[in-house]
Amino acid sequence: MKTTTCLRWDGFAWVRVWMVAFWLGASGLAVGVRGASFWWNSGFVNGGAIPDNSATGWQDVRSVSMPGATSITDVDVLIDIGGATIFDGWNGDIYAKLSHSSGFSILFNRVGRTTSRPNGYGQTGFGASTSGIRFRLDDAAGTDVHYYQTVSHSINGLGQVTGTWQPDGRDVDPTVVNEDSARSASVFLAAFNGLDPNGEWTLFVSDRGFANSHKVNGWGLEIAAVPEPGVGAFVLGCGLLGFAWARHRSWRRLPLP
Ligand SMILES: [Ca+2]
Ligand SMILES: [Ca+2]
Repeated sequence: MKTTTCLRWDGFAWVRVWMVAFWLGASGLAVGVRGASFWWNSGFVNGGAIPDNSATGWQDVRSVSMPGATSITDVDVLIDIGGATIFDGWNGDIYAKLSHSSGFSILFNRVGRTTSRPNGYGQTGFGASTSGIRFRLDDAAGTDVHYYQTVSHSINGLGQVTGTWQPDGRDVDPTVVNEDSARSASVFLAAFNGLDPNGEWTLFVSDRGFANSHKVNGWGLEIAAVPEPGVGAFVLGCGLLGFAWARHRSWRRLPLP
């Protein structure tokens, strides 16, 4: 018998290699992506009351801490704005902007306002569904909140619009916004992608129409973020090392015939 050996790569070995690589990849993703939810409903200036018909507006600044996360991949906004008293609000009055670091997003810019309908839509805020699901702004939603009345929408028992909608995204003066105002992707919530989520986030809300007043009952953020690139590279490196290890283990030393 010859003593020389050769290396053979069998089909079962491939299965094992890919199982290990998949497991490592999934583990890397689990380690790399972090998610955090925040909801604030107390400690507001003036109890959350938004001055009627005033550009001065109202704002709330909150500090976010996501240890180990340094680069945002997605942000959704949760919000509850109601009438200052029940059924007192008028959504077409509301202008709202979220700011953080170098980014900002226009959440509402006087929904429904057009040249022929200068007061916009008349519902009394944005809030949770009757089953308690919070009102959400999400770039991935199906419809622009600015024209919610043109599609199927639900109103809760307080007269608030419910559901999940794309942010308004019209970065124009709220005193002139109308049907000709274009949306800008640069002021969608993706404006925060790539920024460090840690630090202060500011919600600004103003009421730009005479009569009918609002207050902010609560607001929050859902943030997904990843660690700094160096950590991601480390995770990838571990994956590649695991792949190499599995491949090495799967070689068979077989005697030549
Ligand atoms: Ca989103
Ligand atoms: Ca008003």
